[in-house]
Amino acid sequence: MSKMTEAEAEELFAQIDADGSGEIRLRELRDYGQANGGAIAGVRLADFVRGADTDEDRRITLTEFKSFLV
Ligand SMILES: [Ca+2]
Ligand SMILES: [Ca+2]
Repeated sequence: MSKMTEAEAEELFAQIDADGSGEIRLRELRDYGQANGGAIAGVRLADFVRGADTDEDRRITLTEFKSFLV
């Protein structure tokens, strides 16, 4: 898995969070992943969702996002 800095993760989060709600929904992840060859930061979309959404509420907060990528 590719690791990134906290600042890079925050920047990526803001890119994926298209409506700026402060959490990433599956739809936003899919839209972003589809525009980027089905992968986010080099992680396959399905693996990303499974790995990053630790409380399984189908939304990825910045905290979950960072603990997965940083
Ligand atoms: Ca959002
Ligand atoms: Ca979650």
